Amino acid sequence: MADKIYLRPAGFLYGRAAPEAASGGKAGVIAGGGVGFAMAQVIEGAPGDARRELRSFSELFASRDPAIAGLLKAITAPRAPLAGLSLDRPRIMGVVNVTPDSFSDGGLHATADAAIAHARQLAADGADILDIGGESTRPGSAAVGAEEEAARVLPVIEGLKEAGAVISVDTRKSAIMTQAAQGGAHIINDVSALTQDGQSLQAAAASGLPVILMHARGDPETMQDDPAYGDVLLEVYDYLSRRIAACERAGIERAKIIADPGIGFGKTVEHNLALLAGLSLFHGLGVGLLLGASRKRFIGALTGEAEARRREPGSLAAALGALGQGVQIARVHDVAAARQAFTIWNAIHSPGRRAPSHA
Ligand code: 7PM
Repeated sequence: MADKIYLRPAGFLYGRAAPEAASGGKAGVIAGGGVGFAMAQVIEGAPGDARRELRSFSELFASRDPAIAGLLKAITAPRAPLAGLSLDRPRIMGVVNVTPDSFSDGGLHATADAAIAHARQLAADGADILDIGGESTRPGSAAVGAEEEAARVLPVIEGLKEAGAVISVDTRKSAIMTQAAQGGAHIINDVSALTQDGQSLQAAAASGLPVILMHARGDPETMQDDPAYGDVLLEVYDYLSRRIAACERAGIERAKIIADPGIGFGKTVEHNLALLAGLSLFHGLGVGLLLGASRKRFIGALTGEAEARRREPGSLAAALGALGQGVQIARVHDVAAARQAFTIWNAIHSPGRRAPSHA
């Protein structure tokens, strides 16, 4: 069998330079957005035994290898809007945890009210999407029952209906997906990429909603116990590619799929850094990309900052690095800070496309 080929866009161009180089045939544009690439690293072989070679875009574009042509097409094709949100400029997903410990000292009602108030604030701060989660998926955490999870997230989804925000539900359970869709959620976000629950592929397809597929190695309870990969970037890519294929077989079209490498889920600091450095590879999946690095432990490990709330500067650096590689959505806790950072990034990198995106 011929070696497998991967293409990782490199030599990034921004602003007017991107379309100019593209119209001259010297660069491609990632996913119809604002980031161009003048080169790509060709990775050939199997994870753990792959050769890498940097080639110019024009040389690759002239290639007669159908695998290379197919990857260039997947990388450059404009992405469909996600729940009505165009993905040709960076989007912010704000994290709304509906867990009793995050907001209050007890009652479900108080927890829901606090989460709704927090979500409204994030929308006012400039979030494009609000991600409502009732199950702590923190490494080492225990599972939450479906009834408890439903009691947490459904009132919050209901309470945000009037707010006009795009709502995603962060869950691994088919029953929650179905109920959240009926309750008005617009997107399903599953950190197990619709694998945890045997019914979730079907439930997600039946809901008709777009899905975010995240890579995780193992279960939250055990995933940080010495994770190992031959080549983390290629293995995560192959996994997401298989999950996209499984979704398509279940009737979820590619235009409704977002992929996410799953920073911190069964990965060491080195694995996380390899994924963050190589993010542009994932555009070859032909779907929109999301990155969630906000407040995660690798930032603490690299900086010595033990307090998650004090990891915002590192979180922003990771998010902006992702934008630089054409990632379309950043999942963040501090939306106001991210909105300010994205506005400046856009002003520098996309002159002429500068209007405050939440205005
Ligand atoms: C407590 C600690 C609760 C950590 C939740 C977490 C992602 C996600 C999460 C992500 C996508 C967090 C995690 N992370 N969904 N849900 N991508 N798509 O750090 O990276 O927020 S939960």
